[in-house]
Amino acid sequence: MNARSYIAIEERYGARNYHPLNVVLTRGDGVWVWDVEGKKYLDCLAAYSAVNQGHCHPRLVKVMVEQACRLALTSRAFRNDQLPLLEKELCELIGYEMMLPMNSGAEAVETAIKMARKWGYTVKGVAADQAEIIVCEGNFHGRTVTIITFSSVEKYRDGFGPFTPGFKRIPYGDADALAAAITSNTVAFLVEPIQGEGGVIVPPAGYLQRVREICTARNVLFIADEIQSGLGRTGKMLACEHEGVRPDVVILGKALSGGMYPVSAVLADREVLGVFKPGDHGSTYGGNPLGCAVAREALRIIVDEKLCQRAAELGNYLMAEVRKIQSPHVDFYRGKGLWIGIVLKEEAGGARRFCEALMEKGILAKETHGNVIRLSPPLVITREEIDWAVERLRDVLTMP
Ligand code: IF1
Repeated sequence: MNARSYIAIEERYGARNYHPLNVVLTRGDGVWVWDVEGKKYLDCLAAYSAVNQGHCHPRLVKVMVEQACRLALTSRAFRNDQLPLLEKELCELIGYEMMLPMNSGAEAVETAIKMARKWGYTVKGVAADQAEIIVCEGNFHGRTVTIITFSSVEKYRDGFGPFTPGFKRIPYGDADALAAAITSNTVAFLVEPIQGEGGVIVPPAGYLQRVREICTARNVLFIADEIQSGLGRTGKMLACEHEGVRPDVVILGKALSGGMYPVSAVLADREVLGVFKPGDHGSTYGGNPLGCAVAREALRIIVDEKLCQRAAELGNYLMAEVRKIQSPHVDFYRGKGLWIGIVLKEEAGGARRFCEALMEKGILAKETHGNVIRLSPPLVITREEIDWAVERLRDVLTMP
């Protein structure tokens, strides 16, 4: 079957909640993916950072297959022999006392919200049903009704009300706005250390440090959504490490399983995550042995292959190389590690046509916010592959 036939089937039977590039992929290996007609592409999206370890990493495939043959799902009604080991290894690696496993990123964000509210009532002493959580303009934390409640993108909310009370939005990168927004009912500040969907927005230097100080001083939980920024993407295990801050709560997902399987987690110390009691919260698949075995290996790959260091070094290299491109369309570049936003000028006519041109040349990238081309290749990319990509980027960014 050719690409057009697959697309026709999807148009007929699939819900229309996406507008993907018209490439039908069938195989992946490292940074490369192939479409059904055999054309090869360098994947510069890496499933929004879920595939930091590269497509079909042989170690992940091996663990996935072995664990699938042994035991895949028990539910949390029984214990399994993979979850305890993931709990220990993840907590030790990231530096928290406890973790709670879920599946998707949105579920982990929901988990953190429930935890923060319960902490507010049982530890901080907020009156029943009065808890407030502060979030940022331009945030992206997922698609559940509660999470879209506080989205600033009208499209994500339109038609999906009624919404969940208890959220307040402030400008991103503005620590004074946080200090001003906190009340005695505030239980948490939920923030992306770098905004992904917002267009790879790096906040001003010192922002996360001030957030840390303010949250500590006002007894508010600092919750970092590191679902996209964490696990090596920015050149550190957590993006918060760039400012040397330790959030009270870290949310991970995406690359936690290296793209093999949905695995997410909330990490915090006992005083916070300990608020959950049996029956409070859960998930059929959360903490299943297949996901846990895959996540354990995905984490070991990040460490063994020094993916944080690679992202830092190769990210600097990629940024330096793209900055050399004399493009009439580019306004400026921003980002950290192997996560770069190419911000186009108003007159450029939007990022989509550039992504389509890149696709023609064998590079898959996705526009965000209309005028930003986002580059986030798997962290296993080599310098030679970056050179290959930059050559094509130059062609596309200098086209009329
Ligand atoms: C889609 C965006 C990226 C996330 C952060 C939580 C979640 C995400 C910081 C939820 C998910 C995804 C979802 C995906 C597109 C994508 C995205 F453009 F929409 F914003 F990456 F930039 N926190 N981000 O980035 O995780 O429930 O999806 O596992 O199509 O919605 P999830």
